[in-house]
Amino acid sequence: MKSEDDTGRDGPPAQVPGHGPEQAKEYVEGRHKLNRRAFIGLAVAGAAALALGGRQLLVGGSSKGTGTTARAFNIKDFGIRSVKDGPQYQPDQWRLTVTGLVKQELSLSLAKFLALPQINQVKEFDCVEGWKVHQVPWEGVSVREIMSRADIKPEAKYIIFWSDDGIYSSALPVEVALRPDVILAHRMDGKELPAEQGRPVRLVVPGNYGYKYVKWVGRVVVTDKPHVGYWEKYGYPDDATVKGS
Ligand SMILES: Nc1nc2c(c(=O)[nH]1)N[C@H]1C(S)=C(S)[C@@H](COP(=O)(O)O)O[C@H]1N2
Ligand SMILES: [Mo]
Repeated sequence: MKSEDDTGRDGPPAQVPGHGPEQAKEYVEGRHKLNRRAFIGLAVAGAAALALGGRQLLVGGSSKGTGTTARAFNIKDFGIRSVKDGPQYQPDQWRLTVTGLVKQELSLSLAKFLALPQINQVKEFDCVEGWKVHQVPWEGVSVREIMSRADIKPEAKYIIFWSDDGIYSSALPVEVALRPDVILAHRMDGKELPAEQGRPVRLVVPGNYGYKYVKWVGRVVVTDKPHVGYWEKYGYPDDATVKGS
């Protein structure tokens, strides 16, 4: 079956670990298990907590919960998941476009994007496979800020975020996209995003699984029709709310 966003693929690339139609099915049916990596991560965190005499590691002044799990940010906890490598990135040529059901289409250069009001926030990151990155410090511009400039039309229902890799996308309902903590991030842990993690810009949707965190975002489309994103096409739910959050 062909659709306007058909990528011509028969199935997901085998080299992406932990994601695919079978894993999606397990996840949806609740048969999904923590992968080995996540399991080891939990064991290490547990041991670290024990070594601290059961006290929680305090990070950045935040001490959410009373568990005994170490919660420090560690960039190495990111699994790095990319169905395709990122595009060649040329700062002078990069644009963030906003089109579709808007009164004012936008085409922002990097300088214009960086000049918009910035948000700094520290959030948990969860991949649907079971691995997790604690206390990720993100900096970027809220989608809400950008949409206030594009002036979305009242009939808009979804916002689609397309990767410049030419293949990956995911959409959010307008009311989710306009939450103040949904941002297009250009910095992580005080540094420019690593190239393989979406430089210059990736979507950050706190409380949603990582497959909504589209890397290398260049095109944003406002629409009134549901859009099936890349992993959603292979069975992952469009509502990517982190379970238990
Ligand atoms: N363009 C693009 N964005 C993507 C993906 C991808 O394959 N391509 N994978 C998603 C998934 S499933 C996850 S868990 C996160 C992983 O982020 P990381 O590579 O920074 O660890 O990126 C998300 N964004
Ligand atoms: Mo993921």
